[in-house]
Amino acid sequence: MVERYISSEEASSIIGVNVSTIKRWADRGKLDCVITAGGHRKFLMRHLASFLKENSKYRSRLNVLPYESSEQRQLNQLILKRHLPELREILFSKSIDGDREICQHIMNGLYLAGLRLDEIYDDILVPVLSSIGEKWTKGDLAIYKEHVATKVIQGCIHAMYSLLNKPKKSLGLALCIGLKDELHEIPLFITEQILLDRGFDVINLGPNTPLERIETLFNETKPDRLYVSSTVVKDPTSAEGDLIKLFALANSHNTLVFLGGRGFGRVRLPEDVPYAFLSTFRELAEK
Ligand code: B12
Repeated sequence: MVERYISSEEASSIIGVNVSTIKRWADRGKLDCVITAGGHRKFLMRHLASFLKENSKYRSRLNVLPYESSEQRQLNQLILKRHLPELREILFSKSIDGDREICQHIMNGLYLAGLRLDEIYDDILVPVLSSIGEKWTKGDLAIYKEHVATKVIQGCIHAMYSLLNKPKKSLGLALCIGLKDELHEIPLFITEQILLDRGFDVINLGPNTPLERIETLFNETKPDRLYVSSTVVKDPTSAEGDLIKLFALANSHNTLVFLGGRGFGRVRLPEDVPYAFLSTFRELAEK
């Protein structure tokens, strides 16, 4: 992931204070920065996110869209005031238009404005993807448009990694995995981000993971937690076999198991095995 450097001028316009204030904060360590080889202070999005978390009074002046048009100003206000229904509609239509920049501003902006990751995903992104899927199923949205929108949204999700400040103290290691033949990977990226934000180290194996030699990974990493996501199950028998294997490994390594996704409605889970089913990302953020 390539992180973009933000100049003192840009940081001043985003936070809504003078450039000299930004430089003073950076020199005093109130606002983290990196110093370039040429001696300039440069910031990363996560430095600004962390500063705003600690100094929430500056959130009211936030200018997440450094543009001057009235449309941009209006959008900035919607973000600051967290007008979620309007923002959902804008994200929906702009993602179909392929406008990644605006979509990313909305998601980054909401995070900088203080909405938690799980709230952004449960209240904005999941409903938008669901509307896109629904429109496509009904034949109201061409498949190529559905792909454009999904790609834009995936890009925005990836960009959220650069806002995260992982806590210094680790809560342990979590493995995230999608079963064989699964292609839906968005829930796994979201799960990874929320766990990183909470302070877990994460290995995200992604979807469509064959389980041959998975015991080596368990033996070598001794994970504290296992998160399995399932959206579509192509072959329930194969999925059930994989789950039996995962539960047995988790049991022998004292790994807590968490399941999430509508695909679990189609499989029979092994009996008498301990696990927690998570229906929302809020639950993931809490448990
Ligand atoms: C994007 C997408 C795709 C993309 C995936 C791209 C990618 N790289 O991920 C592509 C094009 C590959 C795809 C393919 C298919 N898809 Co699709 N897809 C979607 C779409 C539009 C969004 C899915 C998504 O990521 N949503 C975001 C996630 C976070 O939300 P969610 O899935 O609703 O998950 C919620 C919970 O289940 C939970 N959750 C899920 N997993 C986890 C994990 C944890 C740990 C936690 C805490 C929570 C959690 O969190 C969310 C909170 O509400 C949905 C539409 C929709 N309604 O969602 C269809 C949808 C999921 N797809 C569907 C189908 C049928 C398919 C295909 C079979 C289509 C086909 N005929 O080929 C294939 C199957 C491919 C496969 N083998 O997996 C159906 C599933 C129907 C069902 N099972 O009930 C849906 C619902 C569309 C529909 N209305 O028919 N798809």
